[in-house]
Amino acid sequence: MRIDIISILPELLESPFSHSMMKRAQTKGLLEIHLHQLRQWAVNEYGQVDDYQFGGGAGLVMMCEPLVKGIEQLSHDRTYDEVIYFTPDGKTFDQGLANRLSMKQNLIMICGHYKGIDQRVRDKFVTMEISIGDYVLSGGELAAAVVTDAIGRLLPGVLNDETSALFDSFQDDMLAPPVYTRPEDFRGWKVPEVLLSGNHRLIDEWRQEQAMKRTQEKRPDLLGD
Ligand code: 6GU
Repeated sequence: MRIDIISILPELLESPFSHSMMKRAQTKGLLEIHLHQLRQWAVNEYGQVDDYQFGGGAGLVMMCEPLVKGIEQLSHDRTYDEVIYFTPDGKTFDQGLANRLSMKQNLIMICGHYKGIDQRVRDKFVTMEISIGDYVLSGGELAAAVVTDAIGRLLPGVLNDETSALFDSFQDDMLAPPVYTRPEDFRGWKVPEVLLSGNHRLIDEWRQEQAMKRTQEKRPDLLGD
């Protein structure tokens, strides 16, 4: 998979993609991330990419030309499955959407700032608008990092057996069960006996029960009716 991210702050995205799983995905050649500084397509020598909004009101709007030049330049070399724009008024990101996006080949991600981007870019080029939750961020970069991480770890070959995504919270609308590691007894607080039993049928049953109990307690909305 290839992801092209257009941003006025690409530096902000360097670290999130340089460690752990995202680094592994790229080293293994399973994920290519290309960061693009929007200002390379600025409308003048001052690097201008935003302007005041028509109709008045506080706040700058990101202009059509730099974004459209960027999208068109990238699209010249390959076909993109989606042009994603991160915005608080987009569809709320969830595991189902992560699963679907992980099956795409090429994605463009546009990170907005200020009051957002000119509506005409949304109308003519953007194919998917994503929010990562009901709160406002100062820009789309952190959303791009969240979505890229959630997608990247699902690419076949990124996770190994131990880290398999199959048992993640949310993968089947259930939270993951509690986990324990050594020692068996820490300050008198003991690990549940069943986990030490070696009986895998019982252990599986216990984990299912605990997952259900945890979901009922913490996120009953996931269980529906
Ligand atoms: Cl995708 N962008 C911004 N600016 N704020 C957000 C968001 C995105 N998702 C939630 N809040």
